[in-house]
Amino acid sequence: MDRGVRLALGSNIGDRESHLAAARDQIADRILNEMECSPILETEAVGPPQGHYLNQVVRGISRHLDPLRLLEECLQIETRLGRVRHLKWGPRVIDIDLLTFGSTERDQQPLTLPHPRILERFFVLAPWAQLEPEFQISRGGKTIKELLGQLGHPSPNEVFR
Ligand code: PH2
Ligand code: MG
Ligand code: MG
Repeated sequence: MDRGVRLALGSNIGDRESHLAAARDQIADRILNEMECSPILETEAVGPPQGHYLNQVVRGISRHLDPLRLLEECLQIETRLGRVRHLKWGPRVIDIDLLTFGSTERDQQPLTLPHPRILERFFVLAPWAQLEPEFQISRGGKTIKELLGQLGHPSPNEVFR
């Protein structure tokens, strides 16, 4: 079984870089072996008006957790880092989203795989394309670089660093 996992991280409250760093540490401790990280990009928020996000994508191998246990671990890390859920798509200390788990496909609560909104999200595809531009979410499908290209050219202020 392919146990390669991709996660998207986001933060737009407080010390955003520290929140991402703390999340990466806990992900490396509890979830992923051989973790590799994209650069961190600053992106304009999608959703209600709120501060810019720092976004990053990480990949690694989940040797022991199945997708649902892995999702639970992500939610626990979010809670430990102080996430409180208010508004849908509202500001957050940390968000950890499971993008893909090997070739697993499922469409059932509480987890849809691959993540259903990857294709429309610049803030996921842009960092991901820097980590592994040639990766294909499904075999024979478009690469991350192509999917990003399909979104059109981002306006210049979408990436701040
Ligand atoms: N996450 C959201 C909603 N909007 N916008 C940006 N730029 N980055 C995010 O990570 C993000 C968002 C819900 O998870
Ligand atoms: Mg999210
Ligand atoms: Mg989330």
